[in-house]
Amino acid sequence: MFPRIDAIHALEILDSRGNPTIRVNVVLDNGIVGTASVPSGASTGENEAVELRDGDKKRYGGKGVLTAVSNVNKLIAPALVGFDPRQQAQIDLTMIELDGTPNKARLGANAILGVSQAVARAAAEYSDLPLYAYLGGAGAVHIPVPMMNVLNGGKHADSGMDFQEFMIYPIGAPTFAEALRYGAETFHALKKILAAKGYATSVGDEGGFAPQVKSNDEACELIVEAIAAAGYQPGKDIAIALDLAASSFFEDGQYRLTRSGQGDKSAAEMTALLKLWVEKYPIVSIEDGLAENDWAGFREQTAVLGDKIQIVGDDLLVTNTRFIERAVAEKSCNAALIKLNQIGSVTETIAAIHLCRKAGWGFVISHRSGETEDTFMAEFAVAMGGGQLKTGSACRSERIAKYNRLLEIEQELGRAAVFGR
Ligand code: 2PG
Ligand code: MG
Repeated sequence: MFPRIDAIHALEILDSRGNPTIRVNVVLDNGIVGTASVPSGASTGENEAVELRDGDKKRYGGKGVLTAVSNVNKLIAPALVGFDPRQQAQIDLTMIELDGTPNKARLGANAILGVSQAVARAAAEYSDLPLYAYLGGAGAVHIPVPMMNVLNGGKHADSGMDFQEFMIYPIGAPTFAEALRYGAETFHALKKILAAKGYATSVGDEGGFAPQVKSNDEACELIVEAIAAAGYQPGKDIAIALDLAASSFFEDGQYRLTRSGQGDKSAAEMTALLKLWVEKYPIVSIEDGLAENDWAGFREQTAVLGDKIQIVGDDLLVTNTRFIERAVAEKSCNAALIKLNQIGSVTETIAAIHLCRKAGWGFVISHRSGETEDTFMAEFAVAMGGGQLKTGSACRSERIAKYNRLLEIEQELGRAAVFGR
């Protein structure tokens, strides 16, 4: 007897910023329930699949998701009842066809992804496998190195930094558990350093500190100091990864570094600044160093820096094979950020990763700045075996939930676990 989807129902819940998001339960005929909650970004790319919000200003300032909830309950559920939950690709394609738009604007990527992920969870449970093993097979033994966002700027915090994410990247750690310890110890060292300098130690959306530093450079210097203060060697034990999220400060054809007072810059000047930084600081990865439509700039940046460091496209690529194909052909970057909700289904996200592999690119599985306690992305990262993941700092439980799940997986795998990029 094959398992069958018996019912699907959705619920409006809150994310880590207190904004509504969607949770979906997929119920099988034997009583198994698969549950998933969908995250939400702040620095979203304009080409991301549509996150459907009600727009009813009387509820949550228009951010309610009752329409998406109703789309799951009334439109998606009837189309999927009776499916074997292990038919992930067929189920995702059915929803994509039912939606009928190129960007999931009718049903909502939040509605579709919630179902897609909950289906995978139900199927994993039916198969009696942890989610990473169900999605990744027997070869899913690779635990990713975390990029931990310890200083939050841009749209994630009202801090002194124009750039959104300053991440510590414990590349020299022997295991995931050790990497997390390196990261947490550095996070605490950074807190002490900030306090000693009279800076605030409150945190931003992703759990990183949000001090009113005087420049973006100072942020890098503070991190290098913290790595050393925690007893690690910058660049060897712990490197730095950045996400500038440059679309968020791109205006009228200029990159405006207003918070730090570093002035307006052209794409070439941004690349020159980053080149200088790569020489000065132990930076090994830069994401969205330019704005989402700056294809020419990205190409130039990759030509200048791509043989030294990882150049990651996030808003530029939005986990969409169409944009990844273009970027591979044009050599616009050499790695992709992967976010399930940018494209809106498990199947399409896997297709994006396949394309990265085919191109010899790296890829980084990523959370969103608005998260829930769901650990799907951590399981997914192990299933995909890419070796890199970013899911915030060493605080805030919606971030730590993912790290804690990876600790469990590493222990479950025991000697079979492989750690590293
Ligand atoms: C990013 C993400 C996650 P947001 O830009 O990479 O860190 O931010 O979810 O706000 O788009
Ligand atoms: Mg980004």
